Amino acid sequence: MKTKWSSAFLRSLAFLFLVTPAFSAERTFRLLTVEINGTKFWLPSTLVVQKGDTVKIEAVTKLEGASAIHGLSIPEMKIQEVVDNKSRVFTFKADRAGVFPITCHLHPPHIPSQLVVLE
Ligand SMILES: [Cu+2]
Repeated sequence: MKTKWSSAFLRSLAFLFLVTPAFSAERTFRLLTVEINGTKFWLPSTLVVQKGDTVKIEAVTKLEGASAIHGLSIPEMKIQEVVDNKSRVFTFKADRAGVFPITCHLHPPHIPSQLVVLE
C-alpha cells in the first residue's frame, strides 16, 4: 500500500514539473580571473541560464599588478567590461538561446569561457 501511494505521489510530482511553465529569473554568478601555469582564464568556465533570464555577473581578478586588469566580453550579449581586483557588477538579459564565448578582449590568447543559454 505504501508503495502505491509513493508511486502516485511521484507521478503527481512529475506532472507538476511537466505543466509548470518555465519563467525567467535572475541568475547571479561570481567570476574570477585566475592563472595556472601561466595561462589565464575566467572561473567558473561555463555559465548556464534559461532564455529570458536576467544574468548578473560579479567579476573580479585575483591577480597582482598589471596582470590584474582583464576584459570580460560576451559580444552576442553586447557585454564588454574591463575588470581589475575591485569587484565589478553588471547585468544583462539572456534574450536568445545558444552557446556564446566569454573572452578577454584585452588579451585574446586567454582561454575563453562560455555562456550557455537554454531555450
Ligand atoms: Cu586578460
